[in-house]
Amino acid sequence: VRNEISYVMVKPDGVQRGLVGEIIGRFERKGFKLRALKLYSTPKEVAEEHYKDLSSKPFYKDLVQYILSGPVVAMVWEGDGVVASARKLIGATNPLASEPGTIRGDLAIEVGRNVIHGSDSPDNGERETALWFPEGLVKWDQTLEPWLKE
Ligand code: YYY
Ligand code: MG
Repeated sequence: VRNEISYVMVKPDGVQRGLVGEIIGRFERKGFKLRALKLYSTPKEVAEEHYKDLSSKPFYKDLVQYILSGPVVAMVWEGDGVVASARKLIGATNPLASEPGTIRGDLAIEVGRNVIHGSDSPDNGERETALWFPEGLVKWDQTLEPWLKE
């Protein structure tokens, strides 16, 4: 399994609902390595670029408006297979179809208020990280690593 980074974001509803600690805690407890984290008032151009692949969808305008409706918590997590694993922790796009135990399955009801984003491929993990963190990532040694990885 390859080392990767995933761009993960608590959306404005998650911030407003006080779910930031709950959500970050799930990634922390899993053992992934945090490489960047900020509370962020998203510029319109960043939101539009982030979702540009969906720009032809009927929900695109509402989606961008939702993402701009308040601050987000932007983060980057690193680890072997982190992209697919984060998607599993997050659950299906439609929270009513998300398994219990996943973030969306436990904490959300509607697709338009599904509290969290996670990159859908390693390439998009890189692309989204560059978009949201042009300032770069934090380099640090995770001293717990020998207890997480053989
Ligand atoms: O990656 P993920 O967030 O699970 O779903 P995407 O298909 O990339 O869609 C991004 C975002 O768009 C989704 O989290 C909610 C919103 N959306 C929507 O409002 N209505 C849909 N039918 C599909 C997606
Ligand atoms: Mg997506």
